[in-house]
Amino acid sequence: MQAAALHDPHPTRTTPRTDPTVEDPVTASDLIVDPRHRTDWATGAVLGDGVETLERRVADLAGVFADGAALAALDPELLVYRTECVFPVPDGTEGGLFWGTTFIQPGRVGEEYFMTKGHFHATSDRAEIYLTYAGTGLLVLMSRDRTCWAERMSVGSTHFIPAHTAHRTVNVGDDILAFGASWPSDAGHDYASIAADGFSARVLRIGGRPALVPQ
Ligand code: PAN
Ligand code: ZN
Repeated sequence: MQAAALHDPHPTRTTPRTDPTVEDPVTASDLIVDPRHRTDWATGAVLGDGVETLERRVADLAGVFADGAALAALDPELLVYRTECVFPVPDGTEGGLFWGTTFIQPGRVGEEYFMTKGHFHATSDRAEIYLTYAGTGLLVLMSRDRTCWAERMSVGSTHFIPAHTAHRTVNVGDDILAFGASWPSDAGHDYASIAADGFSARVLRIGGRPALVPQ
């Protein structure tokens, strides 16, 4: 028993060892433990120890959308998107990973669909993975030379965001767009470059359909 305790990979565990929703098919053992987190594949919800949530409401998004008057006409408290993330190591740790889910509400500001602020990684050569759980969207990508393109997001779509590439997600559907992300814990987020120069294209509703429109 002493040896097993020494090998417990999660000595600070605060959740019960046994998840009542999962039948235990393996022999009881102190060396085999439950995961610290679970993701609900239908919704993208992240469950478990120390999940941190962050909300972005209309009031937090001044300057993000093209139509400032349309943004000002919305309730400042209206939720645009939120995240549920796990940070298992301190921010800035080399060799670690963070992950979490982003949920973007359906909606528009004028003719521009609800979307994230978007960023380059502050450590610019760090890449990222996205995986869509629910809804439909566009992942807008922009290289350092300001070339912009987009990938369609739908359930199961899996996206590699290369290093040195700004990324923003746009909900073009009528339901919540939920996608998982995992990125290096020393990536950081450079929002200032996007606040200053924006993306070189925006996703607008044209003829009832989303289009990536160069600005
Ligand atoms: C994602 C994003 C998340 C919210 O986890 O941080 O979708 O978008 P903004 O950070 O642009 O507001 C990610 O890309 N992390 O690196
Ligand atoms: Zn990122």
